[in-house]
Amino acid sequence: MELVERMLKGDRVALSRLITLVESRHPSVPEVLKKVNPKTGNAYIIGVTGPPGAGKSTLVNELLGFFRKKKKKLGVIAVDPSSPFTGGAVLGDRIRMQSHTLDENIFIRSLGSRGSHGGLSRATKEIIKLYDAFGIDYIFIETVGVGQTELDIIRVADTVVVVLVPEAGDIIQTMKAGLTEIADIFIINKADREGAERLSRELKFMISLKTSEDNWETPVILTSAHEGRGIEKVVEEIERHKTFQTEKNLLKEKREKKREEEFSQILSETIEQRISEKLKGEEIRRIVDMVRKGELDPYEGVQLVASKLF
Ligand SMILES: Nc1nc2c(ncn2[C@@H]2O[C@H](COP(=O)(O)OP(=O)(O)O)[C@@H](O)[C@H]2O)c(=O)[nH]1
Ligand SMILES: [Mg+2]
Repeated sequence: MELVERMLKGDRVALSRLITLVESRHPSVPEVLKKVNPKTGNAYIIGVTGPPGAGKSTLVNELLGFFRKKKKKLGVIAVDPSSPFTGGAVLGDRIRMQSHTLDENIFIRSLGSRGSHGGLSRATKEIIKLYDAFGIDYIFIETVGVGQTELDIIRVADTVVVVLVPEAGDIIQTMKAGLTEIADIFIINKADREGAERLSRELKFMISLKTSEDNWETPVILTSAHEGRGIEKVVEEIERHKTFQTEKNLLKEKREKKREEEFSQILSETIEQRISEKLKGEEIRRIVDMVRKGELDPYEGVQLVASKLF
């Protein structure tokens, strides 16, 4: 477990190797995470989501510049399930963020669709742990907001930033995709284009109808990320949301809930794994065969299997 120790001492190469282990689902991962876990809990996680091409990567890139001025350690996880490898669009992101890759206080990693969808959100959560233990203060997760997987990923964030563009029809799509439910901060990027003000009014109206549990009123910010316009305001609102949650004890609650969810997930995965290991056994195989041939009712079959497992 030399790698973990090296990573905890600030070795970037060790961190990189550990991430690769997590991505490839190496058998040592549970042991690694066990060691890493006590060192976590300090990072603040910012999720950035929205339709493809909205300017999420450009925005994150700009945010990195601002947060670096605060002398913070930063991490980025760019999740793009539509990219078959860690190439494609995600590669473009890496090139765009290149100015930051030379900064030793910024760590950028891209995740493609390798593995199952569930695997993607799991890998993201595990990489967050590694970043956190490494001492990263702010972690940005960029993900395309189109499906359930992405919503799952973004749920781990402390602040969710939803990026939209002025094009008509967006608001309905946004609502359909469930993005309005999860937004802590709305950004209308490409505000240099027509329709930004109108969308802003529509969003503000929609927000005014929503009754939020915690009394946080979701701000709507206009940006032109490619020109760096409006970014300062985004930084301000992220900090304001962080303070708001800290003061109201909401972050603590979120962390507790996260730990519970994590526990249930690990527990059910472990149980599933143990069962499937046992199911490979001869005896169980025979029962499955009987069910296949219709000689045994599936309910009776399950009862029989259960009685052998527990
Ligand atoms: N006109 C305009 N283009 C932008 C703005 N922000 C980003 N872009 C461009 O939009 C394209 C997609 O941006 P990208 O950050 O890759 O979007 P992502 O898919 O959401 O990550 C790129 O060509 C950017 O240069 C903006 O504020 N205005
Ligand atoms: Mg992108």
